[in-house]
Order: sequence, then structure tokens, then C-alpha cells
Amino acid sequence: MYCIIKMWITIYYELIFIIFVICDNEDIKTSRTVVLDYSDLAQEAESNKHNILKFLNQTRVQLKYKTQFNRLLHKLQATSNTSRRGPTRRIVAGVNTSIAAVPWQVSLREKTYPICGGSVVTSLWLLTAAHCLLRPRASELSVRLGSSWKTHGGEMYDVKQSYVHPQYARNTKVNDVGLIKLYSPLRFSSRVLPIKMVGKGNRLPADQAAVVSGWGKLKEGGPSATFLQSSTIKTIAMKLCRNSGLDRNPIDPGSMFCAGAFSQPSPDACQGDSGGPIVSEGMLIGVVSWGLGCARGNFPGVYTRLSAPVIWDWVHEHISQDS
Ligand code: 4AZ
Repeated sequence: MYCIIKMWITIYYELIFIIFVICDNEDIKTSRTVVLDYSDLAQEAESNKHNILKFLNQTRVQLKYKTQFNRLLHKLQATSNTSRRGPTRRIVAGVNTSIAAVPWQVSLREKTYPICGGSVVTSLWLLTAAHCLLRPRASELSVRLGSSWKTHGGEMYDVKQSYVHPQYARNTKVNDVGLIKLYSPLRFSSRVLPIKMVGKGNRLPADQAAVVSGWGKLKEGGPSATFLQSSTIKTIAMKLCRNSGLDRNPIDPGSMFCAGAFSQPSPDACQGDSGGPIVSEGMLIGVVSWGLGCARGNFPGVYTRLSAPVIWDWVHEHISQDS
């Protein structure tokens, strides 16, 4: 009896692994063996063995196993990125990234042309940079979600209304945050999920690792990405950032923070990544806002500080209306 149970569990381990690989074959056309602990999922799947696909498609299951699922994808990507050609260096100096690893990532378009990034914060609200929303009318905006590719796949949604932070200032770039309201709630899946926002007033330590993602330029003045890019960078102490090549005047510590590195070449956000997410410890801490060129070494990237009360309150006033 014990052997039979053990055999079933082994078969389901394999099956679940294969299903996850097949489900994501848009991005990863490899099935190298990756060792991960799937015991919880395998045991739950065991009791659903007659209808395993239906089981895996349940939002409850996908949410519950999201972390393991994403870890598997990261591992697969790490193996596919480092094999043969060595790592592919993009965002600037980032890596190809499946949307399933950052399912809150949004591509914002103006009349089908991709202009900025954004993040899913609830089923009806997306967060972006204020400066992405200054020109286009809401009727000219749409968003693509759930695809690793910039120009195809996933689902497109129309924008009902866009909102720019009332204290955003174009000249100083303070409070660079905007919101997008959709007509219809998003259908969440393993590729479309909201990201939890940082708490109000939360202190952001220096040297904290954070992931920035987007389809922006792969290098300053170069082409932009067709496949989603991400990179892990570190937050920079305000004192250091204000002494960088960026100069102290344009950096408002209340509504901005810096991230990246002073060495060169170092990963950085670039044109087209604006409005996109920077996530640390599972929380959205900032929005790609501005910089002086990309990955220049002495000019770290500047991000909107979402924990700032003036920003946090405004965002939550809107998204708590209806989510
Ligand atoms: C931009 O133009 C932009 N290196 C965004 C981020 C950075 C530079 C420029 C940071 O959207």
C-alpha cells in the first residue's frame, strides 16, 4: 500500500512539473530537470488526480502555489539564460523574464504604441508614473497584461479613466505617480496578479535588493526589449544619491528614492521602463520615474517613493473606492 501511494506521488510530482513547463512554453522551450520541493502541491494534486488540469487552473491553487511556481520559472530561466550563450544582458543589463515571475507587470500603450510600464494593484486599478499620463486621453490608452512579449499575447484592456497625482510637478518631477482605472475587472491568472503595495510611511533601508522590470531600452539610445526584462538592483542611501552625478537639487527625498549602482556596467531602468514596478520583499516600493541616461555609473535611477504619505494616501483614496 505504502509503495502504491509513493508511486502515485512520484508520478504526480513529474506530471505537475511537466504541466508547469508546458503551461509556460510560450517563454521557455526547455525541460531541464530542476529540483524543487513540491510536496504540498503534489499531495493536494493526488486527491484531485482525476481532474488535474481543472485543479491547477483554480485561482485558489495558483495563488497558494504562486511562490513555488515563480521559483520554478526563475530556476528554469536561470538555467536557460546561463546555458550555451551565457547570460543575456538586458533592461539595461537585465535578463529575459517570464511574465509569470512578475505577473503584476503592465504594458501601457497609446494608440497601440507602447509608452510605459505599470503595475496591477487591484482588479480594477493599475499604477504608473504621472508623466506617462500627461499627453494621452484615457480613450487613447490601453494595456496589455499577461504576456512576456511586448507586442503580442496576453490580454488587452481599455482604459476608462486616468488620474495624475494632483501634486505632481512637471519641472521637479515630485510625486510622479498616476492611476489607471479599467472598465472591467481583470481576470486574474498565474500571469496576471496584483502586487501588494508597501505600507504607509514604511522606511526603506539602503542596500535592499529590489527587482525592476519592463520592456524599455536595452541600452541608452538603443532598441527597446521585445521580451520582458528584469534585474535585481539595490536601493541607495539618500545621502549617497544626492552626492552622485545626479546632483542634490533635483532629488526630493520625500517623494523619491534612488536604486542601482555606482559601478559600470550596472543594471538600470531606461527609457520605456517608466511607470513600471520596482518590487522588494514581495511589495511594490516604487515606480520607475527618471534618471540621467541609463546605466552610466554615476547616475542611479530615481523612483517614486510609494510609502510617502502624500503619495500613499492619494493612491489608497482612489483604489479603495472600488477594487
Ligand atoms: C525614462 O526616460 C527613464 N536610468 C527612466 C529611467 C531612467 C532613465 C530614463 C533611469 O523613462
